[in-house]
Amino acid sequence: MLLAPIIWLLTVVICYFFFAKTWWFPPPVSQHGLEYDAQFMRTLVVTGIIFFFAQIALGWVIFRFRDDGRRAQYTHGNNRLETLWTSATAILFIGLVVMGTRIWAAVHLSEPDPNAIPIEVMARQFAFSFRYTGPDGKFGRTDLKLVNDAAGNPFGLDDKDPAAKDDLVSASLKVPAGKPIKLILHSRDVIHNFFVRELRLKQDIVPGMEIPFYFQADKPGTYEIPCSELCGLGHFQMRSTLEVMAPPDFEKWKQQQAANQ
Ligand SMILES: [Cu+2]
Repeated sequence: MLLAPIIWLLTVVICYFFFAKTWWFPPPVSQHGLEYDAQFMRTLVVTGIIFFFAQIALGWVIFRFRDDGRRAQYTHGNNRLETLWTSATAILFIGLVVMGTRIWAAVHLSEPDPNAIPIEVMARQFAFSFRYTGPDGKFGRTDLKLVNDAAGNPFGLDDKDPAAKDDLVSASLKVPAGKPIKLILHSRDVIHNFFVRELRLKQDIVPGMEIPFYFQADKPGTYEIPCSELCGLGHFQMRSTLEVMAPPDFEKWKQQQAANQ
């Protein structure tokens, strides 16, 4: 008997935490993030309503068919009802998946913006590095043999190449707000993962592959980039930051970096 009210109480408590958004994501900072959240809410509302009524019904069944001395009755079920709710569930979930896929594909399969600012990302155990083209707008030559983390050359830039000489290397990712960005993801050792919660985007970084990854952040601020693939003992400390800056500030930062080199 007691099980029924416990189930109802748990249901109400669980629903409360979703309504109150007690443990919620940080607000999105991109158009994709807004669309992603809207789809997430649609899914949550649909599954939440079903969850609520299913739990209430479960409690009711426990209460209604409790042991009160009656004889148990055998029932074969109802084929029509079975068919009905199985197909209703299938239609609902396939529908949600199709809607969600559209939003995923808009980011991962869309035509890349030719004006996107290219930034190379090098992941390694256990740090991220970012490389920008210098004033010449070109990435210079790199050589694996020249890789030297202690000397601040994680990409192995070849100083003899004039195009490489002006490339900027940074330990944090800085981007101008409202501009399309093209990341080119590389890993030097194992699989890492680029993840920014506020962008609602996540991408594996696979050694031996060059993975293009587009995004556009609209709201200035500083956001964490934690590596989201268990990549070794130091995985917990593998993190960097994404700083979204007003475009003039970004230009100023680039000039300062160039002057420091
Ligand atoms: Cu990692």
